[in-house]
Amino acid sequence: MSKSLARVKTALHDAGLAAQPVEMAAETRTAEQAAEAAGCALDQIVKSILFQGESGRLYLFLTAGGNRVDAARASALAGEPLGRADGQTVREVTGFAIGGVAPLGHLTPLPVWIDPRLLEFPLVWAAAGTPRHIFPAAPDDLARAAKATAAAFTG
Ligand code: 5CA
Repeated sequence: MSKSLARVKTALHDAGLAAQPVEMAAETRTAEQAAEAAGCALDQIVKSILFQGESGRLYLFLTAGGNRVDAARASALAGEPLGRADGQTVREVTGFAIGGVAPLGHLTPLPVWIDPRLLEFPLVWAAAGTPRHIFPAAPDDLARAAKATAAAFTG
């Protein structure tokens, strides 16, 4: 099993979530692919989007599949100007490669916000550390496990 997948499983277990990552028959690198594989609405997919501040700090925005992070709103939440984090930085800080970044189980803890749109569904799906594994969770449970604060940051 990949180390990334194992780390997500451990983080889910440690947070008291019964959710199990599922290996999909097709790739789930993008929200569209994940929605297709899970057979759910695009907005039921949790995108784990990393932004980086001028300070170098990283911030995680758990975003509904069909929404986009608004940089100005995200910066206001973080308290410093933010830009998109590059793939290498994402990998160093989270331990996950783009396309499989999970909402929890990161190498380095970081501030996390969650898009209220995700909270409208009974169940959402998130990446589990690989471009082929996703896991289902009640969004409230996921928010608690990821230590995420609900806030409006999309535009
Ligand atoms: N496994 C899927 C569904 S959960 C997934 O990880 N989707 S995602 O949206 O969270 O991850 C893909 C996202 O990574 C893209 O939406 C994009 O925001 C970001 N991304 C893609 N390429 C890069 C890159 N080169 N640098 C930084 N971010 C990137």
